[in-house]
Amino acid sequence: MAAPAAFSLREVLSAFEACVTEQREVLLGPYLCGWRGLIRFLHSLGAVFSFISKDAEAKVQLMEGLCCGEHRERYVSLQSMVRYELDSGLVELHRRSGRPDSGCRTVLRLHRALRWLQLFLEGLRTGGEHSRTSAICTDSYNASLAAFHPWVIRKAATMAFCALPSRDAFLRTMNVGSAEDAVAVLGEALPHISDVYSITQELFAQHRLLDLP
Ligand code: 1PW
Repeated sequence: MAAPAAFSLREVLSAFEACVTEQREVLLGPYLCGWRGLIRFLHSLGAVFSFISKDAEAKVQLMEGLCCGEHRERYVSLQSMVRYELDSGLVELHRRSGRPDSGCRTVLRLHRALRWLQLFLEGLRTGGEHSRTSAICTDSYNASLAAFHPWVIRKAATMAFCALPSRDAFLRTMNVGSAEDAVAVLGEALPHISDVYSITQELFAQHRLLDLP
């Protein structure tokens, strides 16, 4: 059996680039493809990252189910999803009551994690040759996603970050060539990721969906 193709940051780049339409809508298909790429990347970082990738994977899977389910035409973009789920009363605004998780609350978790990714990659891109990946990762986590996690997850996450390789080795696991090449690709990729992040943030803020339980 052929080994699965190695992760390349380029796929993730082109997926997030393909997300935003001319009308500034965020397409779920490429958004989830980008996440699939990130999850493969997390797998390549080893077993300590599996609890992180498991949660992201479960959320991506739930979204993929909605995107090919009965109401798939409503899940083309984040905008159409928000409209549909709010109009149909599918979003639990105050408390979870055992109903299936909505697309909105699930995307919100991925969206918060995307902010972490954005800060982390930006830290890697601008960090010096000898900067520590684990420190960059911890700082970006503390400045973003950590605020939404209970103590025990924060602890486990920060412990996993200690297992990250050096910046150079890390840049090489991105599979886009030398460390300098990887930095250049990050420079191209990050504006697209931050575009997706800010459009989503604005959409969720506008509909008061930023605190969904
Ligand atoms: C090295 C770069 C990594 C960037 C990839 C980001 C993946 C983010 C996944 C973090 C998951 C941490 C463990 C799970 C926590 C969940 O409790 C939490 N999920 C997220 C994505 O924050 C909240 O989900 P829940 O419990 O409300 O369903």
